[in-house]
Amino acid sequence: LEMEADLRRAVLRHEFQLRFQPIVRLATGEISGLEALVRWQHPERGMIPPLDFIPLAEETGMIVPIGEWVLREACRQAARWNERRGPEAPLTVSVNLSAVQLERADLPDVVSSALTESGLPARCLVIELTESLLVDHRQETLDRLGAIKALGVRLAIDDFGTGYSSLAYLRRFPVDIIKIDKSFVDDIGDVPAAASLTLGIIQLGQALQLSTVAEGIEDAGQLSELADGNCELGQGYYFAEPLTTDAMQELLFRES
Ligand code: G
Ligand code: G
Ligand code: MN
Ligand code: NA
Repeated sequence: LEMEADLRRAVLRHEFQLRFQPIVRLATGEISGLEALVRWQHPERGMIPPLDFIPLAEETGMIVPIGEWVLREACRQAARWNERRGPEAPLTVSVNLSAVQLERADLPDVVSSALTESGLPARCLVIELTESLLVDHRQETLDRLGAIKALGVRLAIDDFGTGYSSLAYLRRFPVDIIKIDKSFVDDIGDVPAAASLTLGIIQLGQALQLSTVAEGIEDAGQLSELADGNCELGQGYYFAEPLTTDAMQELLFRES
């Protein structure tokens, strides 16, 4: 209860921050995009990671204003960085969406206004959906995702391979990007079945003309296995952990 009151106050007092983790083109090493990840800077308890407050935020509905802030802030920051980088190779920004946000009829409008306000082109925004969110078969959900796609925004399935029926979602939902769960990448060097499954997912993505992103790359061995398998993109501590806005800016614009 105290935490719930804290969370309400946090929204009013703007206690949330974003971290940005680079998403890298594996063939070239260039940064292709960023994933925005929320943090709560609590006045007494310090930095609280999302796993410690997102579930409560979802239960209480506070995820709606928090998620809206994340979306606006991520679009605003990406638009600024793209302006500074110039017109070639604009960065994409990926934002995680909670199922509770998808229950709201106004979600497509919220996404649309975040784009308009920031000036970020729709093709630069990726919305990440988890498989648990996609077990919802209601037509409204599909229509809402369709309306977001119609803006030109791309959809990604996060943590791909960990849900019950991953392949069915690929038929039902209009996704553009598969994010291969870290658990596959973790075992790629040690467990032959994990390597085969990972390569299989990459080929599935290619066959369906979807982009593939490997998550949780932590070493050069994993990177080379994935790059050899023609996985298009990747993220993980091997490249960079989620960075503060200042640190991300440093990485993007350091003299090279
Ligand atoms: O950032 P971290 O490194 O700790 O993320 C942990 C989990 O929290 C991830 O599963 C991520 O998808 C989720 N998460 C991070 N930021 C957001 C957000 O803005 N909204 C939602 N719904 N989940 C988020
Ligand atoms: O949204 P998603 O569940 O994919 O969130 C990504 C989560 O994975 C975040 O908590 C982020 O901090 C974490 N993460 C990103 N790269 C790595 C990595 O290389 N290793 C580990 N252990 N975690 C990572
Ligand atoms: Mn994610
Ligand atoms: Na993930």
